[in-house]
Amino acid sequence: MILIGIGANLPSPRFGQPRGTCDAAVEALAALDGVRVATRSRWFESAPVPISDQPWYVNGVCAVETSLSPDRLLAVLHGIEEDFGRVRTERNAARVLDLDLLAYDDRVSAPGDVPIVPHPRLHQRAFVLLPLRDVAPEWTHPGLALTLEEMIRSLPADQVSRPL
Ligand code: PH2
Ligand code: MG
Ligand code: MG
Repeated sequence: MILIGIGANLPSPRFGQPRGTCDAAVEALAALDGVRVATRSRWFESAPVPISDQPWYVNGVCAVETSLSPDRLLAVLHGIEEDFGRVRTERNAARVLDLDLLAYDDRVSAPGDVPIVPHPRLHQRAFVLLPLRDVAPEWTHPGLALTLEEMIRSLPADQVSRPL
């Protein structure tokens, strides 16, 4: 299972509100050579993590099938972000579009590998785990050997993420 996290919390001149951008991002993924979108979650509205006065995010997760290696896939995801007008400033800054490689089959990166899979903070984020439950309820974290339900139960109570 190859999993991609989608997020947006700034409007885009081309796609309007974040939800429209997220829909367009799924279409852009599906249009890539060597990538097939197998499933996608509902969209969730999610309070920014860490809590801040940024706009709330629209978040979702999709499962893809691909012949691309993890680093090629990540490069292509960054290309879509750029094409959608993302400007990188500081970490956790509000953004027009964020595409994260969350997991690549059962691979677990060795120290220093790029990209890091599973995504290093995935297990602590409601805005990833709750959409992921739509896509792959039986998913188990290959590095931590935790089920999705176990990770969801351990989430801090202040992370609000609910289906739109
Ligand atoms: N992405 C971040 C930081 N914080 N919070 C929410 N709710 N959704 C995100 O996608 C998100 C975030 C860094 O990538
Ligand atoms: Mg991210
Ligand atoms: Mg990212």
